[in-house]
Amino acid sequence: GGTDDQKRRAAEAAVEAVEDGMVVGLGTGSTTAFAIRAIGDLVADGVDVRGVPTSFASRELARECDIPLVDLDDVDGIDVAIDGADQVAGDALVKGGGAAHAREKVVDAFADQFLVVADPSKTADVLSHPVPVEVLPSARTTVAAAVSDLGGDPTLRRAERKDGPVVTDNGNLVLDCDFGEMADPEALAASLSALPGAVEHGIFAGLADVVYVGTDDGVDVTEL
Ligand code: DER
Repeated sequence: GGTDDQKRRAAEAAVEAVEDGMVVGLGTGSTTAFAIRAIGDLVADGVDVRGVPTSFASRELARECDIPLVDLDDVDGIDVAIDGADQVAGDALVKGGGAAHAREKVVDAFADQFLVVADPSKTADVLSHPVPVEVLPSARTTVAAAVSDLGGDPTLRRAERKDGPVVTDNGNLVLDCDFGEMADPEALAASLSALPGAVEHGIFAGLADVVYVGTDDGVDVTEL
């Protein structure tokens, strides 16, 4: 992955879009963590911001940063969502490295502006990163079989410091599905969404509005 400086530059550039009175979707992951801290600095300076977290982790960090938190049913809309990605190819992303993509997609898609923050290691011409698919625990074998039929290679995501699989904030499991290069991510996204027992997948096609890539000497901003 990229350096902390690259991640911080991307995140702080995206936070420049946050204005007084805004409701901000708070993504998940190490790059977005820099954005959450920068938003915490705005709050400390008296800027009126309310955050909608996308995971237990982002809620925890936002609370440490004293960002006032609201739920989706407390707000009429989300002005800006800031979130990371595992891979970016044009206006299509693979997300879900942190197994938070179900709630991330709800917030990111609902926001008026969805700003992606990344480092150069995330960019590609064609999506090829394995696609995380959150599955109902009882459906993991049926979804795995259906993913194989779609040409993917599914792997149940194992936890590192817990026996057994990763369990998401929603109590589900994650299959990392390797499809190799994805020539038509939108078509694959539709196929995955149709699978019974597949709660959410990590292809975010056509949702992002701006991509900020932090480099060693600045930020590359792409308006989509
Ligand atoms: O889980 C996610 O979707 C995260 O945003 C992930 O894709 C990016 O995490 P990183 O910023 O730590 O690489």
